[in-house]
Amino acid sequence: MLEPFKERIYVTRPVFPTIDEVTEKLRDIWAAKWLTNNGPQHTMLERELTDFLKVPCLSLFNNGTIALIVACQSLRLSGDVITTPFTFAATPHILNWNNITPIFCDIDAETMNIDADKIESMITPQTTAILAVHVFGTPCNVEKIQEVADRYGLRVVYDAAHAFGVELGNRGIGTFGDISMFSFHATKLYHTVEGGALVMKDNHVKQRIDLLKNFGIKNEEEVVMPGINGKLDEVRAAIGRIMLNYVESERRKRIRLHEIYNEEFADVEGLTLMPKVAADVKLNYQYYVVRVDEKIFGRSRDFVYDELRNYNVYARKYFHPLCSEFTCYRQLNSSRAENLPIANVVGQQVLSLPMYGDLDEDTVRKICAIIKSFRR
Ligand code: T4K
Repeated sequence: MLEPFKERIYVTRPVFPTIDEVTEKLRDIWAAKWLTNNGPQHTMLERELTDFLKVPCLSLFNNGTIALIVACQSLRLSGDVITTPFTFAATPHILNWNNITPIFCDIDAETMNIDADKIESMITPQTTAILAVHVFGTPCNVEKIQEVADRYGLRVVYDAAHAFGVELGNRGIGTFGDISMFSFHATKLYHTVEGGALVMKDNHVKQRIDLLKNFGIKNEEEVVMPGINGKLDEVRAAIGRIMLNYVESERRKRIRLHEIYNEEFADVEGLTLMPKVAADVKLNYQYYVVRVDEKIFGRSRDFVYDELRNYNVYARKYFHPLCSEFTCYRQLNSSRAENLPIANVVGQQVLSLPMYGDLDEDTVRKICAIIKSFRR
């Protein structure tokens, strides 16, 4: 038997800037005497991220969840919104917070994203939008989704929480749909500790979103809409500016680790690896996910997850349980398991393995050897 790791190996570890880099930026903030509410760091980061993500307009937020709540408000969405059950809890919850009913659509067996071919059959007169997720950074079928949305006059919002820096045919992934949300949570490839952004097509929409994230305050005399506090402060904006310098090196390290996982698992029957993407897709390699088919591998995903803990490896079952299984959504008609056959299988099989730049190659090889030793 292989020896357990001496220290816990988590599914991910945040990328840390050096203390010196942060101290230097803090000095700038102290000198400016400006801590939040649209300060200079915030302005500069918005500009830098607009370029980096190759998008027309961007608005920073204190986290991705508030950003998505505001996206729904800005588009005045109501009624029903078609979405995926295979995502983080925040995706359907932000609909609920807007008094919108999530309608769960099944997913594609390969990409694990919403199955664009099944959306049309779920549209009713109450449907106002499609909220799709580029899960694990794999792009959705954006063309098909837009085509269906255009035919029925629906809005398209993308939860691009996992898709920082992803490109499709040299276009930033955030340029598809009406609005996309990026999460800058500490566990993401790029982060601002907590934070997020909405990207949109033009300045007119940005102005409305900027008002919504600042209580709807237009000026000292006028409050023009019921906004919320979604602002990103100067300290986090400054950290975000530093972290932009780390994205490419972190991505490159993760590419190498992906290659090792793929190489080690290539001939293991019963493990499905990350989906293949078209040649014109630039991925960010944020997550590494496998699917364990118990019938072929001889062990269940839950067995692999539990047993890995005995070796001090803390993999995660992203995304199990499905959102359609949560107590707050399971009474919905669209949540019934027979309506979501693929999602229910994927949810039982999926396992996120450790993936972060500081992970060394030998550790990844040993994790693979441990998993392979479970096979029966
Ligand atoms: N939409 C989607 C599709 C999302 O995935 C998310 C967030 C959102 C929307 C909402 O965006 P935000 O409002 O968060 O901006 C984590 C993240 O907290 C969450 O942001 C993320 N998705 C989700 C997929 O993963 P947890 O509950 O798994 O996090 P946690 O605390 O268990 O952290 C995971 C591992 O990372 C830990 O086992 C250890 C390590 N870790 C974590 C933190 C915070 C560290 O080593 N250091 C740290 O500081 O949700």
